Amino acid sequence: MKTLIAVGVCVALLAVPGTADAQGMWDLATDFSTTTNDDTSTWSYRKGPRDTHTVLPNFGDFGPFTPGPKQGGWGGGAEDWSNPYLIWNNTPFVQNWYGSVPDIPAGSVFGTPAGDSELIASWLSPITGQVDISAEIVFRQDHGPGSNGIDYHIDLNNSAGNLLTGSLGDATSLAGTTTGPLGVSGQSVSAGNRINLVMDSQGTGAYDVLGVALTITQVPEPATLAMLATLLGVCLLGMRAPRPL
Ligand SMILES: [Ca+2]
Ligand SMILES: [Ca+2]
Repeated sequence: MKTLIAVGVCVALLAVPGTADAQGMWDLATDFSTTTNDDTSTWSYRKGPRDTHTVLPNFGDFGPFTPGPKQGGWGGGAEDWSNPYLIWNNTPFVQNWYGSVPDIPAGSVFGTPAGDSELIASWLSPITGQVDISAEIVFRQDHGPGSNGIDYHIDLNNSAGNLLTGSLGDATSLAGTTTGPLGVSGQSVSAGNRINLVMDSQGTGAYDVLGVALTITQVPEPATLAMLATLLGVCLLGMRAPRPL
């Protein structure tokens, strides 16, 4: 009987990590939605002003891409350049976006803030607990004269909850200019809080072609870790127990 219990516990243990992974990680690119962008969706794609941002209203196709075809994104509408936009390269290959160098990695997300409005990737927390936030912003445009730069922020809900801030680029910034990995560890969130990655054009969005990565990972609670450790102990003891005669 002990062995049977141990086997049951071990099977349950094997199932737990997969479940935790599925529930505890959110990625802007992997989760990118071509159909849903509203005030209740876990991910939403938005435009500023920073503290009163609203969802980008329309999904449409943008180009040019080589080899193509056109790729879908959220913005003012298909190839509307007056609003910020955020596009997903939903193909298994690198695409070229203007210039001559293929620059939009397979499965990645990129976008541009407008001259008078910010581009915002927003995560609406479905959990209460702690999360690790990782992000990176990189210029993709490969021909000049180049971007005058951007400002960026990671906010909890709004600018009063600014967690991280910085600037990227100068008067000639082109492909490869990157923030490098940006991170916030162990951030407490409540269900309904927002983590916002805000990108501001510094007055003009020209050449602000920004690869955007953002991943939120739930930090396992100590109680969960203690329970798993206990179960693992029971599992190992059960495996070592002598078989009944
Ligand atoms: Ca290019
Ligand atoms: Ca700019």
